Amino acid sequence: MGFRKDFLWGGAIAAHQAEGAWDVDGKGVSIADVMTAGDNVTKTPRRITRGVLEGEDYPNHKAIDFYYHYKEDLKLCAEMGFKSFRTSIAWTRIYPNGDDEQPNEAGLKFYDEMFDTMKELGIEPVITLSHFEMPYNLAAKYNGFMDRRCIGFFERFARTCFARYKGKVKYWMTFNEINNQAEWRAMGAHHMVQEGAVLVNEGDDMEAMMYESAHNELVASALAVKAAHEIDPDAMVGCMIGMNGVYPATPNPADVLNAQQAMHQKYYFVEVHARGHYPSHMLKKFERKGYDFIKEGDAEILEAGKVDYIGFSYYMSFATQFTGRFGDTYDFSEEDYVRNTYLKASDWGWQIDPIGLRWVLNWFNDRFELPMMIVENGFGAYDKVIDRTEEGYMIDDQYRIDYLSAHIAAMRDAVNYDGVDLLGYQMWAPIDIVSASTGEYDKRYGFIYVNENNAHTGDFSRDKKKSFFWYKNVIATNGEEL
Ligand code: BGP
Repeated sequence: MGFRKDFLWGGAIAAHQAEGAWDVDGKGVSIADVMTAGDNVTKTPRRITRGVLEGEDYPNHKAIDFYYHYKEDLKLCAEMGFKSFRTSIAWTRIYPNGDDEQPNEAGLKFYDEMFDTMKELGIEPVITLSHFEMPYNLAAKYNGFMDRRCIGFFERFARTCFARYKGKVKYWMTFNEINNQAEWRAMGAHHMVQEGAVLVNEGDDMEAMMYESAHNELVASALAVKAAHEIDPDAMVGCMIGMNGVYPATPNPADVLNAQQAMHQKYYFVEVHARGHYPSHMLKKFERKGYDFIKEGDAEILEAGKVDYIGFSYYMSFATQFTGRFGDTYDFSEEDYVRNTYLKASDWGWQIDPIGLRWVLNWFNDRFELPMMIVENGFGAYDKVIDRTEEGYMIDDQYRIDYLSAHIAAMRDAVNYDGVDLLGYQMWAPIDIVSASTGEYDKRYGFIYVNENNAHTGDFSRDKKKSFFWYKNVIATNGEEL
């Protein structure tokens, strides 16, 4: 019973949310570099500007300055006993414009040194190739993955990384939360630019663009998996799915069918990644809509580029109620989400559902029988600094401990009772970083506090929260003591 002996306990961040140094050592401008700061209190959303504009607040430009602090930050993670650390490679450090012929050596060297540091600390790197930080040039010049040339640019970037870090990095993932864009009706423009560097203009057919650019990303992902297997037979390449399961709001069969259709729409991506082909319901949808972007040869590529494991993030769950909006198809729309009255929510409205984690682990396992890795799970909250306690912390984040322990208990049940094959757990995020959805510093996830805030009055110093000591014991007992 319990987690495997070599269970990859750890934490996850992404380059753009942590590194800063946005224009240092030859780095190009990324999508994240043109996203402004938002604010949950004033309900100010992030904006995407066309290029870097004077006078705007771009929080990712400095982020938490991890570029210059990563050694001390990783040491703190090692102190907690981390066995793994997930981050991403900023594409713009390696190919500043995305379509460059030659990689930027200074960028490659930076990650060489970071991975060496991890190895010295006994920490296994788990690396995402594209985490919401595609080169801005690819958006401006090609409209991102709407242009099939981006498939080749991504493959080149992936091959460069696999060849360079062979022997240092074993666990890879292709596109972070590739499926968020499936909610194109609610957050379309935001997700499509984050995931595929696709800029949506007034009057565009967003739905058609989403399916087409996502298809090109899926082809690019499959080519990367194939390349990794050729270059390094020891490499394990996973997909990365943003998994927040959708329940029917009631036992009314119409709600049940509607929830199933929601799962189809949001998670067909993993069917393609894991099975190597589209599910029939998606092919029917494409036929119904008259989409013809699947080109000759794509089917063979998808088949040859099946992933080795399923990486996914899990934060919350949703519930949907059928409104009849799309008639017989029972298609789903995010507008049909309803609040789940059985669940509480975070200050950002994210519904807290530990049992849902066991449910999604089973959902994946029933379909794919592949190893899995939970590569994000965490609790964003406003933390309050208090006088330092005798135990040595100055933030009493018991709410974060409660969230994480309930989720770890649920995944332990999925291992013990359901027999799911779980490789590791990287909580999000061991150190406070810039929020991806809102661009805030004040939405904090860390065991390690970073003294910076939305108003930019901090000094970037690091400190330990109560949860730091708690997680250290979780790892030391291999998840026995929560
Ligand atoms: C996921 C992303 C991360 C991350 C996390 C928390 O969607 O992969 O990049 O930030 O969610 O979201 P947020 O930062 O918006 O709170």
